[in-house]
Amino acid sequence: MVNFAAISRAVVKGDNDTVFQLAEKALDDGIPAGEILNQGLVPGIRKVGDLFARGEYFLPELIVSGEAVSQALELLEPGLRQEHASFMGKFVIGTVQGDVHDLGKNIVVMMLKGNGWEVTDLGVDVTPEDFCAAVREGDFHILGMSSLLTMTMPNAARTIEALQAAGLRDKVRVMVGGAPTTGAWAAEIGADAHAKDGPTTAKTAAALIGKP
Ligand code: B12
Repeated sequence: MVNFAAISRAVVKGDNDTVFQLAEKALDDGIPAGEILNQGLVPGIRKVGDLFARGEYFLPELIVSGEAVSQALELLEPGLRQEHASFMGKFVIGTVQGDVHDLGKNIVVMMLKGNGWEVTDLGVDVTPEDFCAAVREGDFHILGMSSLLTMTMPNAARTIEALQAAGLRDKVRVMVGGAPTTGAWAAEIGADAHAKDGPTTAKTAAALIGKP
């Protein structure tokens, strides 16, 4: 019997070994990787964020819990990618300038790959210029930008402005996401779509290129 709450608790405690062992056991018990992610890891890391917001946790706790999730994600990756879908398109993604959060982006990358997308991951702290260069040089259908800080959200808007200024905006569809972002904000900055999680990103991306 898998105890998702125990996985969440171990994430909150930043207990890497226990997170890894419980996730491994759950996989061995035949629990789908997506369930371990959504019912164990994600509630845990969100709780860490709440404790941080309340001043009960500080940066070191965020770092340790983030690493615990990151390690477990590597374990879950093959499971998240195992549905072999037919080729959908090419997606380039990165976390915006000034922002180093990448757990959510990495989940999105796994989900996209699992749904037939060829994904180029530019990493974190990606400048508008670097996003533009990638779009100029590649033949991507969609550009995705992740932003976890309200302070860095304007850098997604700046990237769209830079794409426009460089005459590249029509070359690519733009999707944005990250915990503080919303569909209304996406529309406001001129993105084509917003998605709240990995599965929704895959579904919305397919719809954006007319392959619903
Ligand atoms: C872990 C963490 C960290 C880790 C990140 C580790 C890593 N490798 O990512 C570290 C320790 C580095 C960190 C640092 C900081 N953090 Co931090 N962090 C978090 C925390 C606890 C979890 C984030 C996370 O991984 N969530 C889980 C994932 C699964 O969710 P997600 O990221 O939202 O992703 C999903 C969706 O949003 C969507 N999605 C994500 N990206 C994309 C992209 C596209 C294109 C699409 C379509 C969808 C999509 O799909 C994802 C999968 O479901 C959050 C709290 C929270 N509730 O978010 C704070 C939080 C984001 N951090 C915060 C802060 C303040 C900081 C620091 C400034 C702290 C400091 N004083 O230094 C620094 C900033 C560093 C920087 N320059 O970026 C604040 C932000 C407040 C704000 N609104 O601006 C938060 C909200 C904590 C809080 N409650 O105050 N952090």
